[in-house]
Amino acid sequence: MSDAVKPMRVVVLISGSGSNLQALIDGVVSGDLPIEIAAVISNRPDVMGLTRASNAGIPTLVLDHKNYPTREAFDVELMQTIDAYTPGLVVLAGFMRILTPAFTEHYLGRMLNIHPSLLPKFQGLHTHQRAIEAGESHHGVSVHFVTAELDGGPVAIQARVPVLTSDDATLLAKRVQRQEHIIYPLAVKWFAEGKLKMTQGKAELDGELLAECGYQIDAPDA
Ligand code: NHR
Ligand code: GAR
Repeated sequence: MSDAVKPMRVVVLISGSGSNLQALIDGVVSGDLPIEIAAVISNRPDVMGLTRASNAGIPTLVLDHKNYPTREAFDVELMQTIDAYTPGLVVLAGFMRILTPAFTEHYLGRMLNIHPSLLPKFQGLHTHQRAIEAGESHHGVSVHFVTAELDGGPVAIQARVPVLTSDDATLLAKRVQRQEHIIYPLAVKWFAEGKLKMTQGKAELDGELLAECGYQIDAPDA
């Protein structure tokens, strides 16, 4: 009998281009990331992320939210679909549908999201434009545990980048996304290794509670 530990099964939810999914796939392929991506599920048909998954030999499913009468009905189906893959972790990677409290409760402590801001600043959408308009000197990205409160769950890791006077939302988003593709695989790796946990509503790394902003990475990267 082999005594190799089985990699943690992960289901990834996407809505679009899937560049964060690609960073996870690349981590698995290079051997850095001890997970098995069991399935990729999109709420939108025909998105690039589905092609990325298929190219990597990962099973894909589309659950189009437009085919469900309510958010609750969509979430019930999504939950059943995910659970058929028995994941240890659910990863939201550019997933754009707000999830119901029943859904977030079911995966509490085993679902992560990547949000393009330095939470608790700029929850919700259009974060890059809002950071520029607010005159912020820095912006960034957070990986957090998902709770019922939108973008309000405990932060695991945050990477910070400068905002330049020459920035527009597109340029700033690109700078932030380079950090996304570093910190999301890292957070998923820590979770799969049992280093990162959610306990009593807080994120914990190596047995120590993290501060509100999580583990901080300062990326000069101008
Ligand atoms: N659900 C819960 N309950 N909690 C969170 O923290 C969640 C969540 C669902 C998604 C990702 C989030 C982000 O990183 C996320 C976190 C979509 C919207 C949104 O307004 C807001 C935040 C996030 C994702 N969605 C619109 C809706 O009506 C649809 C927008 C669209 O389709 O383009 O669901 O920012
Ligand atoms: C990422 O920048 C992610 O932070 C953001 O969408 C992009 C998805 O890119 N997420 C949200 O805005 C969530 N509301 P990807 O599909 O290429 O990973």
